[in-house]
Amino acid sequence: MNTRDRSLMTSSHWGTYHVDVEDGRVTGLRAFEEDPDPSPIGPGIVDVLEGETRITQPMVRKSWLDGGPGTDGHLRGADEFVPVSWDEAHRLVGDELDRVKREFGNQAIFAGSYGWASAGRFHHAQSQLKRFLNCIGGFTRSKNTYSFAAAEVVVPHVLGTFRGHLDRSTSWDSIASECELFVAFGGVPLKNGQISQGGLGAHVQKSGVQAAHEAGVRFVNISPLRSDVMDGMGADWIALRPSTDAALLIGLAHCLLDEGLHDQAFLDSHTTGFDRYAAYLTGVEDGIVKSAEWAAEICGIEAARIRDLARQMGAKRTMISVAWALTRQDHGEQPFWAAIALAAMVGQIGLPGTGLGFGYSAMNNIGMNRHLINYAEVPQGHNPVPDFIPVARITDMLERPGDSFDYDGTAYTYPDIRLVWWAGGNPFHHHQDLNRMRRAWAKPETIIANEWCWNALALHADIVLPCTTPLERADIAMSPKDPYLVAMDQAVSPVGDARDDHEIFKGIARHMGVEERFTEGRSPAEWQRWIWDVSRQQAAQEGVSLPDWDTFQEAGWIRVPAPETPRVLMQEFRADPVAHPLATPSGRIEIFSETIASFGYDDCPGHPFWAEPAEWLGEAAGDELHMISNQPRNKLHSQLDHGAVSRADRPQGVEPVMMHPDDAAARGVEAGQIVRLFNARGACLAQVQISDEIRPGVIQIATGAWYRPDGDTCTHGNPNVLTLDKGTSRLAQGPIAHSCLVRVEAAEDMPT
Ligand SMILES: Nc1nc2c(c(=O)[nH]1)N[C@H]1C(S)=C(S)[C@@H](COP(=O)(O)OP(=O)(O)OC[C@H]3O[C@@H](n4cnc5c(=O)[nH]c(N)nc54)[C@H](O)[C@@H]3O)O[C@H]1N2
Ligand SMILES: Nc1nc2c(c(=O)[nH]1)N[C@H]1C(S)=C(S)[C@@H](COP(=O)(O)OP(=O)(O)OC[C@H]3O[C@@H](n4cnc5c(=O)[nH]c(N)nc54)[C@H](O)[C@@H]3O)O[C@H]1N2
Ligand SMILES: [Mo]
Repeated sequence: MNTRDRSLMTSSHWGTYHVDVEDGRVTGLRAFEEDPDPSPIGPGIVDVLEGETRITQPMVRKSWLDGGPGTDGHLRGADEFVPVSWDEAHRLVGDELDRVKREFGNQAIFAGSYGWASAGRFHHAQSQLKRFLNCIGGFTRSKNTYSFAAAEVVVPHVLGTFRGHLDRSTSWDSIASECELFVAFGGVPLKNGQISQGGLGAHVQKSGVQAAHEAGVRFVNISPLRSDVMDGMGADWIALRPSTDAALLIGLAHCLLDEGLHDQAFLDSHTTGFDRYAAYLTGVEDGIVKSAEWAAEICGIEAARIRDLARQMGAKRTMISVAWALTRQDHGEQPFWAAIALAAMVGQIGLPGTGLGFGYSAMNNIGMNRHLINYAEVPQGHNPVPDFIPVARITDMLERPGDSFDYDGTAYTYPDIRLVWWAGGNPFHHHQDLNRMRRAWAKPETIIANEWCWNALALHADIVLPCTTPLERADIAMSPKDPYLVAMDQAVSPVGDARDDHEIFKGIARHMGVEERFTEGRSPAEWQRWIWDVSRQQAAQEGVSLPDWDTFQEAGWIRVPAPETPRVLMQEFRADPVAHPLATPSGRIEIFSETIASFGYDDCPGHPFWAEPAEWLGEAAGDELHMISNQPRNKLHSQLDHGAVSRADRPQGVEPVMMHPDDAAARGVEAGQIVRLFNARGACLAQVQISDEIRPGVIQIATGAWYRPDGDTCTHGNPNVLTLDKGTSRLAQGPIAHSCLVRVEAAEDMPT
């Protein structure tokens, strides 16, 4: 614990705080003095560190304990739990791993374990889990993210890399000084800028947007929600139908081409395959002209607005920004590819303040000018098991072992999973069609979860290993996405019998005879110092000098100064595409990709295209509404949903849903009323909020409410009981939460 002459500090994905402790208990989290716009999310942890939602000892599901692995999997979520000692837990887990390995092989262990866990470079739950499993022969893993799987797979074909460009987004200072028109597909909602993965020191998204606005940049908010660009900016609001952005982008491209506003010289020098796309735009390919009128019909907006926007883009210094949310829709590859094609036609890619941006809507770090330092992480070792799934194909995998699936040009087979292990993620939050997932979840013989709170993941596991929160262990917040490095102090002792994830794996490793391999003889403190020392060398290579460990610990935090010149995405490629080619087959922007075309996927051909989503307003019954389940303003995903900050926004214990007054009137429901959102997949309760800041026919309910099933109804308001579990396409197989139709009716019973 802290013996230094400074206050205790902690860091989280939502910011840095000082921790107040009295009598060994955390009493409050205070904003960090360097943060101009601190997030209110942090203090939400204080009242739930202890209490009935905290898991304080290892727990085993009763039927599993009595009958052994595979007993009554359908009782997961309903069965009782029996407390066991840590020694017993180590033995049960270790022996079960040995059995599964022996009888089925390591690929029968699924530990994709997708999720955000907590900030902290060493105690990163997923890294610890994977390192441990690699010490015993490996596991089936998952690829890509729920955030933007479709982009992660399609954009490398088009621009050579996706994540590389993400980290190099043009910075706000460059936008403020050079941009005239900022066209934001999915907006730039400030609620999301509270977050940066791995911890952050200062929230700068708001000041970035404000400075651009004050410098005269005009924002266009293309979204079903007006609030996706902050009030007071005078943004134009184009409230299109959800999941139709690809059509709008294609329609805009046609307007540019039709009116000769495109930059043919840039297309000639920096891209390949524009002629093939032009044949699609003009209808030579399929007989359909992708005109403004065509797009208007699909998007539910006026053709004149589309044409007007295209003309502005052709005339002004323009930034085209696409929200990651646009990948989380059916055919989610297309909005990103079509945005790249449109930006190439506008011809400003690689110029200061303009061109193209991915996810200014998404996190604090996008558009932040900072050094990119490759800080050290806990080495995960080598996983000899080749099996994987695209991250969102979990239910398919559990339902259909041995079946084949397509992914990025190759056909693979789903492994037969016997044991599932999650540490640091919550599939009962992040996955779609949760009732279907819950049924598939009954199949594996054993499910293990490392968790600190009794959320749906813990409740649906067989063996629950209680872990600490960052306030109960020492660590370093050190993210390549943020300039602040923060000492995360241990503020209090572990609650109950909770242990650090590392300590949990170490105990199991000891039982299995691989402790030395897992720890390499280092204590957590020694590992952290190792991470610091290696990172210092990495920073030096970037010309950044970090202090030694003791100096850092004394100070509690340091800030790496920002680079002096603004960052401009793809600047070198722009300047000289021959000397600085992209990592695509042609070295250029691939508006047509021979590689993708060669896969022969009907749902992802060789150039951007429009395809009707599986669910959307264009094919909806009169009483169906499109549901947007976007990121919650008052928490990160499901984390701290049970805490005071999140609960305060839910006075009746049910998640709010936003509806247009016309839609509420048509259903005879009023503000504050509890309603039932439902479709063939399930239902959830929600509390009505009425606003004309949402497109009629669309409702919005944030993700994050803990799944609380009563039959197929979530009484708490988790929208993932309604969302569709289907891949974006055979290319990326990403999740499509945002393409979802529901009906709404007054609920007969109020929840108790
Ligand atoms: N409908 C809909 N669904 C979505 C989305 C959407 O927009 N709409 N968004 C998707 C996106 S982008 C994402 S990234 C996912 C997010 O999905 P997740 O990342 O899975 O969600 P979290 O709630 O952050 O889950 C993190 C879990 O880790 C636990 N945890 C925290 N610290 C520790 C620790 O130190 N050790 C261990 N063992 N556990 C810890 C927390 O209690 C929590 O249960 O959701 C996806 N799902
Ligand atoms: N407070 C908070 N911030 C977060 C998170 C959180 O849980 N809480 N999660 C973080 C994570 S993991 C991620 S990946 C990012 C995600 O960042 P985003 O993907 O940008 O986040 P979303 O809130 O899902 O979507 C942004 C907006 O897109 C709009 N939108 C939805 N569908 C459509 C559509 O079809 N077309 C158009 N044009 N707009 C649409 C919605 O109105 C929504 O408000 O956010 C991060 N930031
Ligand atoms: Mo995400």
